Amino acid sequence: MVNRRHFLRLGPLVSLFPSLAFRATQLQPAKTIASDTVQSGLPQGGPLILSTWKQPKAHAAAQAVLDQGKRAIDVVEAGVRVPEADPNDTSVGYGGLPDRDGRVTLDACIMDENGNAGSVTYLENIMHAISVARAVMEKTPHVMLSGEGAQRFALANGFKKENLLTPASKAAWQTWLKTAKYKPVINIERHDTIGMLAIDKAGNISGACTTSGLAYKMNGRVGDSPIIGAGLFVDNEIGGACATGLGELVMRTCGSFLVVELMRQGRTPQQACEEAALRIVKKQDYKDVQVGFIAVNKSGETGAYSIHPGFNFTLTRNGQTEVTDARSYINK
Ligand code: SD4
Repeated sequence: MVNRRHFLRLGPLVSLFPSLAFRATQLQPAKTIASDTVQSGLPQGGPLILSTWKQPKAHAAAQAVLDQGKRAIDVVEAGVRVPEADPNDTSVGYGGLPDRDGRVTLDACIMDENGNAGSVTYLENIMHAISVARAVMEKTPHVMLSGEGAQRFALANGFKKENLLTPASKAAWQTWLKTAKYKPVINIERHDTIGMLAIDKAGNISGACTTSGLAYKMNGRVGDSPIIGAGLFVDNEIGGACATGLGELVMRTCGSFLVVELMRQGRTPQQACEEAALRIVKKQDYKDVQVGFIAVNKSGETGAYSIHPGFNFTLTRNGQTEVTDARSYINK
């Protein structure tokens, strides 16, 4: 598989929604796995910003905060707030596609360099789920708040209640209802869930992950994205990891925690992502569903890997932003 690199200048670029569509006849396992080859044209080392999918606008906002010398937690929060507020991003926050009952329910989590974590699940009518997750981390003795309680907490802490279902997302849902199948068909959905990792100027690592979850999911369904250890994990001594794709596969394998623990055992970020994906491939039916991982270690080396082709990641270092197609277990 050839990795295509796109060098992008920071600035207002139109975000794209990568499709994960592929045909079963194209399935062909990669010949080599667990490679430690770095998939980046940029020199290694921090500070840096790394995220799932094509996220140049989020990286521009994150870089501005990084440039101010702020903490990595501030960098990732500022970054992921961009797609949360973007009505055209149908996987995150405002404009996110609803569940099958027409409700937009958000999942998000955040983790800092001290091992503090905050999370919200099934959050409705609050645009910036990531900032609510941060408030849970900083203002409560808990890690996770859910549903109505999370919303009440948000409102009590100054967040505004608003309708997150845009006319476009509502129309897409109404179209989906005509042929609705019970089973989520992730390989034909579009993805842009953002998991972001950053190393700040002090060398500290933090991460954030935010999503509206699977489009047309069952009401009440919560994915991997707000689960510490599944959608995101950070250990400032070792590194951080984020996952995207079908959350059920990630949750069953504690995906992001696994990636960080593999790095602790000596794997490079690339090797760790590949091994975590292999863990899924060995035990679960992956034929029609996608999972992708990104990772960074304390030295600022990065890795990314997915089960199927179509996953890409964004990396910013020294003000330069690069979007790269990740290697995958299945070759194109
Ligand atoms: C979920 N992992 O809710 C999320 C979906 C996702 O890009 O990553 N979409 O399962």
